[in-house]
Amino acid sequence: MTETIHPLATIPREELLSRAEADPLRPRFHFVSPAGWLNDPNGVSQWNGTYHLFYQYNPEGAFHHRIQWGHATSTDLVTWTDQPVALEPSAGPDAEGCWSGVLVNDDGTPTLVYSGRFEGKELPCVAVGSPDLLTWTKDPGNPVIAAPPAGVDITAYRDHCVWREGDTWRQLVGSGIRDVGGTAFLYESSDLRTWDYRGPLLIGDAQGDPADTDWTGTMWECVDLFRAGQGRLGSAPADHSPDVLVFSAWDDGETRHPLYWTGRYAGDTFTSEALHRLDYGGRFFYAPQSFLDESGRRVMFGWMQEGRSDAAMVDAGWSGVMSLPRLTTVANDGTLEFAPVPEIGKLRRNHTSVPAQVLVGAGTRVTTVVSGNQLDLELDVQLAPGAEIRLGVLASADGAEQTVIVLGRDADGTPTGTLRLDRTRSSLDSAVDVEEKSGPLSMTDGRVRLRVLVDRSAVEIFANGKPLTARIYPTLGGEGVTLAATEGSVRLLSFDAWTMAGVFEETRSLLPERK
Ligand code: DQQ
Repeated sequence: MTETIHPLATIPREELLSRAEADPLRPRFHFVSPAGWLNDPNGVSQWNGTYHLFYQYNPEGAFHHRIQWGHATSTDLVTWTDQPVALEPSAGPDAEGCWSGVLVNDDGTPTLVYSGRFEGKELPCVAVGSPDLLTWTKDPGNPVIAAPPAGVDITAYRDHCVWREGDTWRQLVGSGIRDVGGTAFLYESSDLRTWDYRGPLLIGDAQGDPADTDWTGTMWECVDLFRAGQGRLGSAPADHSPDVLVFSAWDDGETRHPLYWTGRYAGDTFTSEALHRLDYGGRFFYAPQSFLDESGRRVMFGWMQEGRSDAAMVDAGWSGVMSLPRLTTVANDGTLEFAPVPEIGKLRRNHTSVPAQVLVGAGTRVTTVVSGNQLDLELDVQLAPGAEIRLGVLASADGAEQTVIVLGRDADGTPTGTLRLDRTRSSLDSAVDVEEKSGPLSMTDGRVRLRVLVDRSAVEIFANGKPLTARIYPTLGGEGVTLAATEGSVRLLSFDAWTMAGVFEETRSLLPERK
């Protein structure tokens, strides 16, 4: 097969690592690929105690092309060891890319189900792993499903969610029915190789307003179905634990945002109750995938894609950040709640705190001694009706740049308000995405527990368990943290801050060797 050079492959391969390492915007405690391109988390799992994170990877440069499965392992979900590439395109049904998929345990045999890309389309493929999950052999029968369902006019067809019910495997493949909506096609198998089509599990509505933050798109990427809380998928629910269908709304090449339905999966259908936004940052937490770890926790990773131009990514030598692993639980109102796994606390250094105090009136500023570009901030605040508080991070000394997290409570006295990320002054670089991100918050008695993790260009915010993820590109190297009440009365009950240690000490390799 003749390899053509991709037009974006302008940076010599041997320069990618040094460029990536030298970039002050490259996160230090989030997982990033050694250099080149990273997108979706794949095959996230824990196997014999070891956590595995596979990811969509292009070591040729910071652009999406001829995608392979990068691989890293961890014993604590905090520090990661690079492992050899797990899947690479080869002549046949994945010649143009090994796209997203999952890892399942087939009676002790690690097995990947992924989308092989060939002639511009994707089809389901399978590969089996060695006991250490480091060597993968593609199934000679690939693709294991020869074509999308006959007679349906689809927009696209790829990505997998695979689980077992008794002796039967079930699989969802993300798709969309043209002029109707996104969907997930359901299949059944006894051996992961021969699949019977059962029908669409649920169909969305593409007719809504594409500008809406909960528009369900024309295709569903990276579907992830699970029982949140107690019980196994397909079993009779013992309590109110909802079934959850996560998908990433896609439209004609545009990655829109992750959403989830809560409802009940039974038989061959999912009866939806409500649709929710998974992350108020929209496309900055895309293509999430979750797994149950050996202690029974549901842990989710998402792809924090870039907000800078294709050319800027290529020049930087790297693109894409993996979110911190998120503990995924069910709130009292039946929606999902998220928090970074507690293990992340191991990276905390240099604890400082700001005294509890009451802030009244516009512009009351708090003096913080906190600063840095790798930070973990934890605040507990109580907002009176109509009150607003602004937490600034990565603020330059001259005030020209800062990224502001705004918490506001509705004036009507209800326990509701808004979380907002104001990026309008995040960067003097006019080419980067600075669109405002926001979403509603419930706040009993005006109380908000806020956690903000800043890792250079990566920001993850959790307010009463609701996440808002984004990327920012400051140019001035500011490290200031500011806090001010801008409206009404705010009680600052606690404010703790830590700087965060990095997780990659050694020089990494683009194509890691077996460790
Ligand atoms: N990325 C993968 C696809 C998936 C998309 C390709 C989502 O399998 O649909 O890299 O970001």
